[in-house]
Amino acid sequence: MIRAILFDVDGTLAETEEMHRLAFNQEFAARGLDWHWTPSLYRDLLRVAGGKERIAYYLRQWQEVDPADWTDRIADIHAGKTRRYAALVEAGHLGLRDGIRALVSDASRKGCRLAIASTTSRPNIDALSLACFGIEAAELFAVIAAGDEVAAKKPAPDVYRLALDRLGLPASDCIAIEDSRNGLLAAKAAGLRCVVAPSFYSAGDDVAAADLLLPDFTPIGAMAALEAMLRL
Ligand code: XBP
Ligand code: MG
Repeated sequence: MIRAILFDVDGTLAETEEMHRLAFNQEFAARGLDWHWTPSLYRDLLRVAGGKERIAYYLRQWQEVDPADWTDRIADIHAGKTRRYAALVEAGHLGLRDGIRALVSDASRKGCRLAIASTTSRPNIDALSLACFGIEAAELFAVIAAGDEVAAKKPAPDVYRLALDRLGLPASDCIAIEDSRNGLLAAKAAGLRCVVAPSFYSAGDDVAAADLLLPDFTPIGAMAALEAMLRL
């Protein structure tokens, strides 16, 4: 019996990365920065988890600038981007991925606890929950572990370990739901079994280590199906 499901957010609950990319580009333009992240560049930049870390990587790799000299400015740019992203999500253009709503409601009904373990920022999680579930994230998820709460972001296991600590459960009683290689590696390093359905931007990632690999989450839209497919 699965006692808790730990959900990744971006690319898993919803296909959010195009909206993140738009928010980044809007903030860059508003600051007069001639940085424009195209979809193909963003696919490359997504190898780096975390918006602030992504900007730093971009500065070093494409602007040949030492990001250590931009620490405060990166944080300020990222705060502006987060405000823009929340506004885009609140505008209501985001939908949950197939199977997520059914799995969340079936798990809740069966007393399985729900958690978030995401690299993204807490305001983004709150905005998505209200926009897509119509309920505060803190009411729907027993535990929320967000990117800025841990020292190392995915593929490090920190955010999954934090979620498990807050749940007070062993990894063996829980399942992680992910979309990307970074997320899969983080979940496995935390000792969790992990279900993966690649998203638009993570398609092509090496996710062979997944305990269950799916095209989307509809086959596990019910707890019984999830447990059967994981042979639990
Ligand atoms: C995906 C990420 C995040 C988002 C952008 O997180 O790596 O950095 O791309 O969000 P997840 P921030 O673990 O949910 O897949 O700008 O807030 O980092
Ligand atoms: Mg993800």
